[in-house]
Amino acid sequence: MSDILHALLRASEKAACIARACRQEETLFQLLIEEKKEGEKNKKFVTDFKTLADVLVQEVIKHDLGKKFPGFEKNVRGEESNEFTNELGEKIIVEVRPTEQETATLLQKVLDSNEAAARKLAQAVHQEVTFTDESVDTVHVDVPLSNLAVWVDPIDSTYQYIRGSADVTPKRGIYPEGLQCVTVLIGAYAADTGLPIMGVINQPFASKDPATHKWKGQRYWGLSYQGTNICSASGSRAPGKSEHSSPEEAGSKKNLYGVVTSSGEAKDVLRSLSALCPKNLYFAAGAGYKSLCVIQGLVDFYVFSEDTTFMWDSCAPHAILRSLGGGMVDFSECVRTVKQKKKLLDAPHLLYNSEVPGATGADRWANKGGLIAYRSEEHLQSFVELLIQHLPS
Ligand code: 2IP
Ligand code: CA
Repeated sequence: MSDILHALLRASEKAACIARACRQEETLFQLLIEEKKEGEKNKKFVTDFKTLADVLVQEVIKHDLGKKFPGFEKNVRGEESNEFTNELGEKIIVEVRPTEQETATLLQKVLDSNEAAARKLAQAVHQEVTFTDESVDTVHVDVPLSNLAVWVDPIDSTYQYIRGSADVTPKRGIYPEGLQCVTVLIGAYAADTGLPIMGVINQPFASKDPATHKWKGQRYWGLSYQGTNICSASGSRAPGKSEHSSPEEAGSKKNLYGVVTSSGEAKDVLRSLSALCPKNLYFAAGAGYKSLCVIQGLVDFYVFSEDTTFMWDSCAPHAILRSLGGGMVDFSECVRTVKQKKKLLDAPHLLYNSEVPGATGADRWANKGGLIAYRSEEHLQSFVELLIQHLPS
């Protein structure tokens, strides 16, 4: 079992190395940042590079998992399609080829003959990534591969990745934006039940070495299967009572919980959240990063009522949260249940094995009813009870 978890971690590490290489290797970095300039004659080409980085990372994850477990790559799905069209209108299937040279030749076609960039990218794709994580080696659980499928988000928070802000100041440990909000998300779920089992979040730009100016990454993982729950982040701060609520506030139930949300949250929900946690409401970019803030215990909940997150955004963090005794539930379902004065005993967990009925394109995989990510079931119930008091009926 530690084999699969190890393979997911290794794939995420390779992905993080490629993400860092695209920002730190001069030839690649130029292609990334070019997009910022207006009116460039090669605008389409550089926009394509950003997508190429995303697609390539996804293909590497698929390839590396398939190499370790032949056939398993068919069960790995992600946000991106690997069919690519270059400047000349040629359709190219981006994939990892058997050798570095062959991959470079293929990439050169997509990169319109930019040989130096193609070579650098191919090098990152074929490099051996090594790391040690002794805690993973202690995991001994048997999950049949035949019932396992994977959602991948190769680079979550692409916008922050391209913008590349490196000097954002966090608020109580939470980065509202910047490279820290970029994550690689790999989540494995049970194909029959749709429940997440194993998740890896890799944060490629977790901290910057002040001496070398090189970025250092951070990995988080969790496993929840048949009563076994193990997590790399189990030592993080316990959620619950906010550090910031005074005794009077505790009486009024204000600021009892810390919440992170998106700046794109619906106005009425934002109003309710602001009323409920005026001092403890945070905004941050990235669905993966916001979930990580819950996992780390920096906040108690990540709330988002809109339908613009997808299964690849939530599967990995959801698995980690389950391993901590929490989870991710459907926002609308929670509100409806609690409004009917019912308990969230059997919380409406997000599931990963079926399409949204009637939807097309990426919307088939949307978290349609929004989401609430939490670490404590007990607090989830009381939080939703408080929230509905502030929501318009
Ligand atoms: C995005 C990304 C965004 C998020 C959106 C995701 O994924 O995580 O940041 O929006 O929901 O789908 P927000 O930051 O407002 O929560 P990607 O970057 O992979 O498109
Ligand atoms: Ca995403």
